[in-house]
Amino acid sequence: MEYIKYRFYQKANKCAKEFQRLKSEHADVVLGEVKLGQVLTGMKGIPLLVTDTSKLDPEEGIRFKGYTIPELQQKLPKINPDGEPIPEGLLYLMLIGEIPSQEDALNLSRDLATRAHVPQHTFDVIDAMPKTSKPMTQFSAAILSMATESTFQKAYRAGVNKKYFWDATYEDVMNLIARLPRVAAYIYRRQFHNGNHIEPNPRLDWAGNLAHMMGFDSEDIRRLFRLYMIIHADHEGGNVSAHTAHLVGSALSNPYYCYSAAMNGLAGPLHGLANQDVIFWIFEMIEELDTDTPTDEQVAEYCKNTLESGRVIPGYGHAVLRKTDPRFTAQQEFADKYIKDDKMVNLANQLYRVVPPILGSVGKIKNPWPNVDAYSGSLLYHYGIKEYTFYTVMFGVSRALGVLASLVNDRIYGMPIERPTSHPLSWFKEQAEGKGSDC
Ligand code: NMX
Ligand code: MLT
Repeated sequence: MEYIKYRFYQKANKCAKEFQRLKSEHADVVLGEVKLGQVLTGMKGIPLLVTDTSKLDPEEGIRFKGYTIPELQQKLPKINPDGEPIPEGLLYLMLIGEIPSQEDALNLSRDLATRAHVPQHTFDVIDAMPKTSKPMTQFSAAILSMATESTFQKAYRAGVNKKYFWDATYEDVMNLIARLPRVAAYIYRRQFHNGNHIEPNPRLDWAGNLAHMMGFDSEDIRRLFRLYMIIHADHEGGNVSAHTAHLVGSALSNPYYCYSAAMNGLAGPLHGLANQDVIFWIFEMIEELDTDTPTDEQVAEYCKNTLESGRVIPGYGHAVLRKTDPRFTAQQEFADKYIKDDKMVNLANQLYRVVPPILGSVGKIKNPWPNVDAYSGSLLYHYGIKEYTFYTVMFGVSRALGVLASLVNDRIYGMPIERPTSHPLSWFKEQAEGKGSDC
């Protein structure tokens, strides 16, 4: 067994035993009560999922295995001492639970490079789709098409004992993570650069290679891509994409099925699509106000019109967070450090000034503060990646790190099929009012 996989096995197997012991010895422990309001507002706050890769605190934001984003920026290995850490280090941390040495992170990077070969039929599937199909549609279909390669599916069919399912899942997961940058870049170049594709450079790190294959080779862009891939990598287990992958995986579907399904969730406007909607909405504002340097009053008026027309302000609000998202702050600090006086960045900063008081004054909105998507598009736009319909694909490449690391955990823990209970609306009415209805 190769070294990183062995380290993962050592660590995760210990936790798997803990999982099984808790299941058999403490199944009756009560974790809390469930309120009707929680059921009717998307199951918020009910502790239902076991996810070890990261934990989200409403006030403080995300911690990956206990580390905040600024701590990761300090502690994870870097290629360039002035740059951002490489995401391979974060993947190692989420799999093994320890900050890797430089050598460990680079070994993982090399391992991914050797796994990065994308089958020809995946390119054929992408090429067969009309250019009018959205980049996320192409991305999801391309991931699904790689299921032909699934080690897990073959192992299951061959009758492998379930205690080894994690091993085949690990292989699929690492292969899939390795291939995503190539698939994403292929979609980007096909869609926006006349199919003028760029071969991978196996000497580059995972994020640097994505930038390279998309056509960007400056150290500035590599720095941004490494940051981008780290901050989007995971957001505990309950977000739509992570939860989808876990749910589909609980039926023992192979990791390609799981991650393709996850990407269909990420493609929704209340989730990952918000990163492109922010830019779309800003351009609508520029057009409507006929200026790209509006006053705060003009921006406020535009925001109010958006709300009055029954739409959301993209990039603002969150299902869990109750403060400014630290992923937003990390990007704002990046812009403060490396970007001077850029139109889109200035607008992102102006919106941060104008939007929260407006949303705060609408009583029902629980979090008026920006999330990760309020800034990411402005940074990409500044560096020349202006094709915003592609932005969610980049989110999807990054999110694979956390979601797929969790999927291997699910399999080594031997997690069962997920199957919550549902009731007709009348049952809930009866619980609340003692009397059902014909709904
Ligand atoms: N603009 C307008 N209305 C909002 C916003 C917003 N940014 N955020 C919340 N609301 C509304 C929400 O639609 C709901 O209305 P109603 O009762 O009429 O259905 C009400 O406020 C209460 O919602 P909350 O409980 O505060 O938020 P919820 O957990 O339901 O939704 C989001 C969370 C993130 C879906 C929501 O804040 C939103 O739609 N934001 C804009 C889209 C966005 O930025 N999504 C990206 C999230 C991060 N990501 O990358 O995935
Ligand atoms: C995410 O990164 O998945 C989003 O912030 C949404 C969430 O956590 O619910």
